[in-house]
Amino acid sequence: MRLELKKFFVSTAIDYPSGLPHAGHLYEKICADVIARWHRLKGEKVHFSTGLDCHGQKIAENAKRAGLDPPKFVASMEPHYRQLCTNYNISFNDFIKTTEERHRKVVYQIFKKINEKGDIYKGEYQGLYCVDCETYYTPHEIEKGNNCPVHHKPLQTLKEESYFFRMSKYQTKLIESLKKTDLLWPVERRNEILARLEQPLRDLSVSRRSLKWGIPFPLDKKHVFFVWMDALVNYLTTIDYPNQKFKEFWPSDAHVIGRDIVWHHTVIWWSLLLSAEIELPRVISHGFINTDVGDKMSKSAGEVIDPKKLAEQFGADSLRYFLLREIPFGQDGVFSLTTLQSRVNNELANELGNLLNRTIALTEKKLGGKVSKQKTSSDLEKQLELDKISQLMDDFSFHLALREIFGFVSACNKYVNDQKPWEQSEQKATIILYNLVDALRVIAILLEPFIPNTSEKINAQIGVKKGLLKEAKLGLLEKTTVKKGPILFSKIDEKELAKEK
Ligand code: ME8
Repeated sequence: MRLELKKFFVSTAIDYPSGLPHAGHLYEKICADVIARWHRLKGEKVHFSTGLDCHGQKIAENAKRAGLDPPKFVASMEPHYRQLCTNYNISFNDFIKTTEERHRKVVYQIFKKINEKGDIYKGEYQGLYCVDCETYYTPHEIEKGNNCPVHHKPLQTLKEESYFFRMSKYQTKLIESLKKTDLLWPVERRNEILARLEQPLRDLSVSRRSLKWGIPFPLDKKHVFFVWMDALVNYLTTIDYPNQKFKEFWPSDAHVIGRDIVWHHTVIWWSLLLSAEIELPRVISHGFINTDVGDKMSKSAGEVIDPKKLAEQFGADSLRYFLLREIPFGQDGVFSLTTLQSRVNNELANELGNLLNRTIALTEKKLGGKVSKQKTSSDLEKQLELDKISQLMDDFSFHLALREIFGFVSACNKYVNDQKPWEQSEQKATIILYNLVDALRVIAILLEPFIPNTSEKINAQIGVKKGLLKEAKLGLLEKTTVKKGPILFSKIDEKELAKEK
């Protein structure tokens, strides 16, 4: 009998390549990557998708400003988004672009189902539109002075012939789905959407006549698809709807998205799926990375932190660690270089780097670099709370899982200080150093989803292969030879920090 592996499908939003990637894009990719890597560590079969949302008015306008036609403009942006993934070790399986032919085909298949259901009709649309959000707002949603509630910029009044999707038909079903299941995480977001659904739901305009840059609308060649209707379908394209991979991976286990687009991923996406009779996916919302003024930091909001420069200056793992340890997943957080410095210096360099350095140096000095199986220290065993870490990871409490793992790193440092292997006989030092190398092996496994480069470097220095979660138990190391390598993290000094400020 063939044993089926458990599957896990995680995706990020697909970014608008309207400018260079910013720290918000980076944050989302890192969070989704941790989830993907965690499930691979558990031995599951993972599909992880990310990519670009290439159509719509915003891209068309930015292309015009850059003096390029939209395909050339998008092509000029794509390498930056791919490089972001490479720079930060984002382990995606598929990088999807909505301009691909495979995507157009799936959009048409889904639209055909919705149309055959009788859920599409022709009408006229008039409303207040934000190009940056690519979204219409109702009068009670907008800010004073006809401004967008996200970008605080004046909204445009658009009036045009349009095809509509009968979204209103699904209001009751949407409310039921939100109330009955845990399809939307965290619960605060669910309450916000439920509150908005207390107002009557309007039908959705799904085509644009005024725009050329989009997927042609099958019922009327003068129209293109509304960018959100096209973009949301990417989650089906990436798993080759309606074929084998779709059957294997759908429904998605985690559409990881920011809180500004929860409405689009629940109300719009779910009602389209209800109409097409496709099972609903789970949506996981992270918060915003804010600047000091408390706004969403994005290209359109005008505030940019350059993730490329940050990786070059501080290293990808320092950034990954800082963002994941500092900001409770699901909540907003502030990007601060001073906090980055303090976490890198105190936790990564002083605690983790130091533990590896002293363990390797002592093992080389006292034992010629070789350790073999000894009795496991019950002191250390008591400090390693694996079930708790697993639970925290499954609950998306990444910052607490890291706190727990680093609690164990500190416990190992205390063990070295207390046991003083440098003062002990060879026999006693053998036991102590075996326990420390074995503990580092477990630490490297647990840290892999968060700081994969570092985990690999630890493995190389302690002479073991990359492990799985089931091997993250003390006492499983048989024997190994350690070898000193470069230090894991250099401390960030004030001069270096000043360059960025
Ligand atoms: O919304 N902090 O694209 P996008 C955290 N194309 N996350 C942030 C952020 C910030 N300051 N700014 C943006 C789109 N994000 C659509 C998605 S999906 C079918 C279509 C997040 O480039 C944002 O919440 O504006 C979203 O999840 C992602 O970055 C892409 O934003």
